[in-house]
Amino acid sequence: MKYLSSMFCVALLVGVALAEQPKTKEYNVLFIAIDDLNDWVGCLGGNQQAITPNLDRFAESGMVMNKAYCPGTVCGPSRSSLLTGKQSANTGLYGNGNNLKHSEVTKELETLPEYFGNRGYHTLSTGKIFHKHGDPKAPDGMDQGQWAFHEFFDAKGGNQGMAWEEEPKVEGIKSGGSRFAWGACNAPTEKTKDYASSKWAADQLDRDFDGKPFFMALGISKPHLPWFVPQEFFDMYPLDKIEQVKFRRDDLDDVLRADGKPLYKPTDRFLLADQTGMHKNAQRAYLACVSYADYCVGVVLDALAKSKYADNTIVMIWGDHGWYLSEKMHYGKTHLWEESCRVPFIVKVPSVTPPGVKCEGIVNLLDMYPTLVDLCGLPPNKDNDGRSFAKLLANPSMKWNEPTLTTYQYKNHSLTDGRYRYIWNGGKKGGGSEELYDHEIDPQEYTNLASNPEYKDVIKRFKKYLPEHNEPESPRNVHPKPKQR
Ligand SMILES: [Ca+2]
Ligand SMILES: [Ca+2]
Repeated sequence: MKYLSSMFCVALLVGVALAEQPKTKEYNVLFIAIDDLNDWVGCLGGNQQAITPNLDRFAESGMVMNKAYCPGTVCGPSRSSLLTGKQSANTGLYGNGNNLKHSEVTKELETLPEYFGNRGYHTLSTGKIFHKHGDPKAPDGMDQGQWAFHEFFDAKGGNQGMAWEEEPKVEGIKSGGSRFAWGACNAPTEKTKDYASSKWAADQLDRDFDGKPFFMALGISKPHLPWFVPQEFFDMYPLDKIEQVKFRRDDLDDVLRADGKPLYKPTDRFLLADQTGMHKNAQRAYLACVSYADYCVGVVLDALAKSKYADNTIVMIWGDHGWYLSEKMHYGKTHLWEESCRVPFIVKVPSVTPPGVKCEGIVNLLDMYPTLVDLCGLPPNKDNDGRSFAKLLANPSMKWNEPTLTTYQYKNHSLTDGRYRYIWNGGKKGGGSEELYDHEIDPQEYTNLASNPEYKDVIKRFKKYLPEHNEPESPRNVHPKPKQR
């Protein structure tokens, strides 16, 4: 109670301070993306085995958004949405092949870094922030969103040269688009790509930017497949100590298409891990990559804490979507259940976010754009679909549970208000079939309640939040695919 009332006072004071502050561009922004990181982070609690001291330490000084969701469950659409500020249903960007520069809806929009760059900020970036697309006109034939920043550093580093490697192989089963393989690379951590990106970002914090505030974006590429990181990160997780993730083999039986046939079946990667008995090996490799990503992020967070920018820099650390590791008989992203919709999201706004708080408000990565604009005193961007949660950051216990939307491909949507998850499989495959899960009694989303008449009103309430319009898919890339998706 004492804690609650002091929290309330802090929130109240901060609220007053915010209201009285002149709208100036006093904040810098450090924007950190971690590719394919799910909630297997100590402070997120998705897997108790995860060793993430740097993110956890940062969370103690910032705020964990415990119920944060992505706008899309694959890299391209999620990143395009949060960077343009628009939902997939409004842009037609549904897959990794849809370049936002080729969509009639988005090609002229000011993306988040451009919005800051055009309004007095110096913008710089390294690593994957925008989704990569093959483009003959871009440097190295790759559009990485370089055009959105004043400076772009293309970090090099090797995760090649294997000390050992594992890959589950079963005749007749393919591993899917990205190689489902892992092992220890020979390169020392200091010679790997994510370390190089983080070190570059850390070094920039010694600079001045001609008196301008900065917007710096850092993209970490692990734990994206393939899971090749130095041995020391595998050594953190002895294989015989790994606790395997629980899943139910009958879990997909209650998710049916409109014609009554099963909508989903176990994926090829799941079958590979299952039939070779390599679930623990795969889960250990993901954990190793999570700890590697955490180590790299620590380099820039430590540098920020020691820099002159420590007290006037907003930090947002986010994963672009979740990842299944055997749940729903799947290894990977995609689909619309909690495991792929929920993302790690840690925020620190000096003098606004009370330290060490876990916030249960429902936020979407789509909301980052208007929130950063709001916090930095820039004029609102009328094109943004999301909403600013700056108020929530100052007062994390306030009610903030409007259903938030996640989309996967054309016409498939998922909504959650923190209690329920409603899924509308409106695409061709699902034919309008529905799912409903109640997290109060079923946090693993095992039991689909959509056909239970007791929940008719809940579904009715959620349906009102489905997009009224679903923009047809924008043109796909005609250029060669980039190596990493
Ligand atoms: Ca991703
Ligand atoms: Ca089920």
